[in-house]
Amino acid sequence: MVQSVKSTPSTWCPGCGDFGTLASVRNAAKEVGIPPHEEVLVGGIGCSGGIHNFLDVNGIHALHGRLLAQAIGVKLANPKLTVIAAGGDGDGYAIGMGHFMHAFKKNVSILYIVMNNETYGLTKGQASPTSQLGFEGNVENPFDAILTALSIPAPNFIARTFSGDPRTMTQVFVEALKFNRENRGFAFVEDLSPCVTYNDTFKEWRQKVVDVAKLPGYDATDRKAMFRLCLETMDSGKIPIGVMHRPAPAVTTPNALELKLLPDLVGPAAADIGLAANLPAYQKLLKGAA
Ligand SMILES: Cc1ncc(C[n+]2csc(CCOP(=O)(O)OP(=O)(O)O)c2C)c(N)n1
Ligand code: SF4
Ligand SMILES: [Mg+2]
Repeated sequence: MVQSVKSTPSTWCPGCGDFGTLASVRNAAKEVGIPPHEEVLVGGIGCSGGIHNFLDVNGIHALHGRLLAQAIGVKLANPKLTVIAAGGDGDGYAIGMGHFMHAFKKNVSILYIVMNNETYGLTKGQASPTSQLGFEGNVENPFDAILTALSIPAPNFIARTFSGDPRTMTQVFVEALKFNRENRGFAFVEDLSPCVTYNDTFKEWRQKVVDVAKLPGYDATDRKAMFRLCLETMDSGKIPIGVMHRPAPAVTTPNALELKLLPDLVGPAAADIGLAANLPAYQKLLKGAA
């Protein structure tokens, strides 16, 4: 359902990490100067997926795990819009996993934020694909979205943030949104956003997060180096955060799908469908039908 530009008070539990994400999305959009009527937020299903209800922007509540298909559709229909898809780890990495992988390959200029709390918050705390071994009886190894994103050789913007540091998160969103608005391709930001009710990891994550930009060998244009840096950080029991891939402008400019499909950036939603402009085409169609 498409909503009008009017936010409602949040229904999240007090202290939920998603409040940090919400504030950062709002502040980043303001800093980049995106008019609310040109911003579309597509939310997934889950506590996190309700984020579009709490912002004064156009919002779509997508089907579970299908928010990327809808967000990419909005962007291709009208590439002038700034489109953000936002949902949870269950939404993106379980039911939505197929769409997740292909979004990197498609490389459409939208921002995808996954609020990862390592659980299904809305349905009361079951294990998700990112849950640690032993959480709620989980016997599966956790999935790592950043390593997966780095393994797909496409010129995407890739980052991880932490809801305990909304100031840094805002700056990462600003960079991601500018990347999108220059039609340079897909931006993925995984925000570590604790569920204080079913999996309160705030204290643990605050101690474990490491800003990769401060590590020796950091080079966000070198995918191989970043993969190794992230693995080594994880092996030492820490969680890497920061910008993991930042392609050089010359590499990305011709690669975004909307530029390939719509070089003039006029999508079907913005195209002139009036009779005057299309009369010859309609006449040709009618002739063909006769
Ligand atoms: C097709 C379908 N399957 C299952 C559900 C039940 N369901 C609702 S939200 C959710 C997972 C939520 O987890 P996550 O995406 O991590 O979001 P969070 O609530 O943690 O922010 C599930 C399985 C559903 N709504 N629709
Ligand atoms: S259940 Fe967890 S994820 Fe959902 S609003 Fe509450 S704290 Fe946030
Ligand atoms: Mg979750």
